[in-house]
Amino acid sequence: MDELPPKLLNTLSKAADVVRGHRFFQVYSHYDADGVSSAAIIAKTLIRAGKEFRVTLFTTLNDNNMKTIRATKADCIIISDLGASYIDQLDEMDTPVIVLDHHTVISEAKRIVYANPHLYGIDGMTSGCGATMSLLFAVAMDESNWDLVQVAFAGIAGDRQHINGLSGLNTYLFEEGSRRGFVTRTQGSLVPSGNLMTRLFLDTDPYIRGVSGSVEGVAALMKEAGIPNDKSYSDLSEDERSRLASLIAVRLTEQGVQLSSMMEVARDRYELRDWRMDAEHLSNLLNSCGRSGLGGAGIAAGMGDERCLKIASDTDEEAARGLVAAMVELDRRGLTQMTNFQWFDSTDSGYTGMLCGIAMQSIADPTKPTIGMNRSNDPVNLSSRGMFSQLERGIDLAAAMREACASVGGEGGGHRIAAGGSVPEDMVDQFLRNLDDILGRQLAEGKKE
Ligand SMILES: [Mn+2]
Repeated sequence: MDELPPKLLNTLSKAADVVRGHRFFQVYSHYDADGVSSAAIIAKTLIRAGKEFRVTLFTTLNDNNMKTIRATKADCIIISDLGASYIDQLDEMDTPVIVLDHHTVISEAKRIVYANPHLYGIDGMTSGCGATMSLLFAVAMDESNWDLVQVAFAGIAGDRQHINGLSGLNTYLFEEGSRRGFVTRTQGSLVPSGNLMTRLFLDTDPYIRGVSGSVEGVAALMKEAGIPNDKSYSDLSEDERSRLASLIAVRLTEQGVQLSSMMEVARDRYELRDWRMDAEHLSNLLNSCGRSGLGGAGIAAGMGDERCLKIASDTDEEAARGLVAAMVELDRRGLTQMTNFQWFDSTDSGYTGMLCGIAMQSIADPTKPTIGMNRSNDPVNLSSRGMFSQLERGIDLAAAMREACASVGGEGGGHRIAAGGSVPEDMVDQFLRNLDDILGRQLAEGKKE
């Protein structure tokens, strides 16, 4: 993309005008990596413009949070990575409102300033996220804000919009950002970036059996590759890098990991000049803060505060330790096989949704969806993950989870490839049987087509 759509440019300059005309701002954003990146970009932009503000993160935008927004005491409200589902209600408020979102458009704004890729025929799921829109607003305020494109890439990585290559507005950000030297694209690898001993131990994308979560396993792999223990990815010679990558590929293949999953792991990396780390790493740091209730530290970290970056890094490492330990335990216990799916219980560890995704990619039978279950509350919480090859055979987890949960008095839904739900504790066995039937039916119908 060489040029931004005129309608978007028009909205952005309107947003900049509104901001210039006010003094005190309330910023609302989402608590995930994209939301925290968006908030950090907007906060930095407001500071540079000499404005005052307060930031609040929401886990989601619902009727209750909408009440909070309505009661806001500020000259102007900025909402990032949220808002698309409440445009009509925001339109009715008296306070000036700017929404920078990328979720599905339900209605167009009549009064408020509303930027969303979908409004210009650009897919907000793949080609522009909350941080993308926030960065475009920042540079509409002042061209000198282009350095914040580095933080925007943490948001892009957080929403996984870089996985299959950049597109749409994100391409525009990359071209402008790399031309100015802020972002560099490097070829991906199965070898993690950063300190190898640490990252091989902590990373679960991919989960390498016998290596991830095992100090001895990591040391043995490094020894086999003939690489000293204290090396980082950036220290490796071409030779060392490919030796280590090959050894990892062999392990993953033995473990049954699909080539498509390995290609996804070896996706392009986006190095952030002033951060001395890649976009995914910064994304993980901000995400961990947001999800641990340390949103303030996350936003400050995204604004470059060294002390908060340290807090973010410690928080992220602690979360990664918990996750990899839970994954090692799940791998030891194994998954329970049904005819048309496989499942596990992660009541003890939590991390159900994340374990479900990792298990599907790394240790599960790739031909069947994976279901994770957390029974610590009634109703029981459920996660499900599939693979693209399953969708091609007729699997639709959004529909299957909706129907199977509803069949026992619960509720479920989501995306075709990843869905969630909840069911009453005493109906779990019935749910599992019903889900097996429903998936079987989807596969039979898929075969006919
Ligand atoms: Mn987002």
